[in-house]
Amino acid sequence: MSTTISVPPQLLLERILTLEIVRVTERAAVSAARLRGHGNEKGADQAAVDAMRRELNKMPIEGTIVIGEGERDEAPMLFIGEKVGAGINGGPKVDIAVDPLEGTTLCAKNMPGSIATMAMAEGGTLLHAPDVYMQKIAIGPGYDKNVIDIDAPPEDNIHRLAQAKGVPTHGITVLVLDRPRHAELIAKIRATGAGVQLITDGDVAGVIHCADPENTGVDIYMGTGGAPEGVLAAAALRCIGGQMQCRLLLDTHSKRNRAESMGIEDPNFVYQIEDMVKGDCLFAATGVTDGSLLSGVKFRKDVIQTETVVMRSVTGTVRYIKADHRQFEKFHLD
Ligand code: VTB
Ligand code: MG
Ligand code: MG
Repeated sequence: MSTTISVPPQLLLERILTLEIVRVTERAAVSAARLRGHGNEKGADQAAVDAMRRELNKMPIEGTIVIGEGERDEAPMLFIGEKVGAGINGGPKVDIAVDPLEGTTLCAKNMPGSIATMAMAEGGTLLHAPDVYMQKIAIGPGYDKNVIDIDAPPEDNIHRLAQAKGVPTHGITVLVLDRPRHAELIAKIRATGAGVQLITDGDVAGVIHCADPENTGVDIYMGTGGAPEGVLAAAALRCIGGQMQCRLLLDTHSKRNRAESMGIEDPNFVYQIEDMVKGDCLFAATGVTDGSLLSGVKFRKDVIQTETVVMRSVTGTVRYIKADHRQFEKFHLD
């Protein structure tokens, strides 16, 4: 089944940027990986942020960070609204979502699954999501539209998915972030007979797992994680196919006001992939620590090795790029 989608020509990104963004996540991953297992979340995150920003500023684009490290006053770099790129004389105008180190705790503890990740899309086409929680449900490609419903009880979603997949409920595995807030959700899932796979962090990769159930063993993602991570995951699914429904958790006045100032009119809106990523997009992620999606950075005697997945929505092409970097100086520019 083809997962490619038609996009008006004015919303197409330049193809060449696909490989350019690989350099960005590679650099961030290598910088963070030097601090793997050091118990220093902030330090590893900062190293990834610095490296990612340096590389973004070399790209021939006029970029705006729409999902970033936070507001300008709390995040000196890659803050929301920051302009990046070297496209002084009119490079393409693009929206950029970044999570330079997704899974800072995983990196600090050298546990599986931390990645450096970003998405890029035509200017004005990525959802400007505030940094709040987001309720999410996602499945991979090949299912009808009515299989998942974010407003239905979890039991109903699992029964419908099992039926659509043609398996009993115990043939369904649900990926959930291991958080006290999910206790009830987990109990309800288990009561159906479905299995729960828990992750401590990293729901961008978690959602991506749903797109390849045969290899990952994960059929569906459910629960509440970060909204920035939701938009990044939506960009990946836009490229590889699948469905996702999300709702921002705007449970205080200040969060609702903040969302409104970012252009969000209906605080209860249910976002589908196309609402979060409206045009052509690119997505890349490089492994920092080893994980089931990507290998982590390897520091060898003569080479630094990285593994990156890069995707482009308009063609649905997914590339896994294993790189041997021989010029170490390029990673020492701080
Ligand atoms: C998730 C997960 C991230 O934040 O989005 C989670 O994917 C949500 O926040 O890796 P809480 O940790 O507060 O539950 C991360 O764990 C960290 O960005
Ligand atoms: Mg981060
Ligand atoms: Mg994160």
